[in-house]
Amino acid sequence: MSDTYTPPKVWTHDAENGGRFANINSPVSGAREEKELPSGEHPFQLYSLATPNGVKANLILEELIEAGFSVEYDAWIVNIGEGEQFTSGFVDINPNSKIPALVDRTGPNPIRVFESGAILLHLAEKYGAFLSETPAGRAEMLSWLFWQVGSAPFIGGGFGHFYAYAPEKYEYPINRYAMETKRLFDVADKRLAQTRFLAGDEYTIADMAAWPWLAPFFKGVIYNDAKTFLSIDEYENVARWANTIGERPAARRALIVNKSWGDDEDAKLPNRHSAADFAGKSV
Ligand SMILES: N[C@@H](CCC(=O)N[C@@H](CS)C(=O)NCC(=O)O)C(=O)O
Repeated sequence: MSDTYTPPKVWTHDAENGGRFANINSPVSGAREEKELPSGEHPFQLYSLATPNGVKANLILEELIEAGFSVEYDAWIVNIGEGEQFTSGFVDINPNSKIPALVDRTGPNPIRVFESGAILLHLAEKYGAFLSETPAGRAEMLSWLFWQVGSAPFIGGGFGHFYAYAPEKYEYPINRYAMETKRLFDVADKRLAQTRFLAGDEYTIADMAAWPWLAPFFKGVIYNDAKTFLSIDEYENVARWANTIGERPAARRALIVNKSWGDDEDAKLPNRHSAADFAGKSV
């Protein structure tokens, strides 16, 4: 490899060279602007965006509704490209300034929940749904849930960033993260050759965590032509699982909640306040 970089003794932030996310990335956390979050009438207030991490929260809320629980929620779009995750209101509910973040107002005092995996677990435990029942099943479910949360940054921040978003393409990071992404697909594929869902026979929050990340690769709607580059069609068991979940009405709705981009107006719902908001949408 020819162009090498010699790190200086002490790293400093070079805002000029930040690429696509230069305007929002900073090594300092915390609020950059005083601004309250909007608030609706429902017990749950979700502040998010329809990225794979955001869809996880949409998915459990819509699945709980589909299962008959009285779970109503307002979903407010957070435009992370414009830096809305750094407003004081958002930082109060997620000091890490990343979507999704949830406020649960079902009890006497509001409870904030951030991190997509924590939101899945919080809601599943609250309603006793989409969990594995036995101790062994629960251990398996938690293992796959944390497997997904731990591996998402290799797929997104690693492969997706260097392959699709970085202003210049470098072979070393693309190779490294392509290999790791394929290895993760292979882990899921071998598991799903043995079981219907990740934790076993039942659809659980482990699947709700993994589906929004893995399914878009089969549809070719994530990271340019990553589907071809990574030979995604090799993973037939993951494809079968992704299709099974994709046919669920809640999953179809989850994909458009807090979505504001794309040409198809019927496939986006920037803010969601009731089930009626899906009328006329392609879900
Ligand atoms: N570990 C977090 C990751 C969330 C995350 O990375 N969210 C991204 C969008 S997918 C975000 O908010 N990025 C804004 C930023 O980095 O400033 C989770 O699972 O909730």
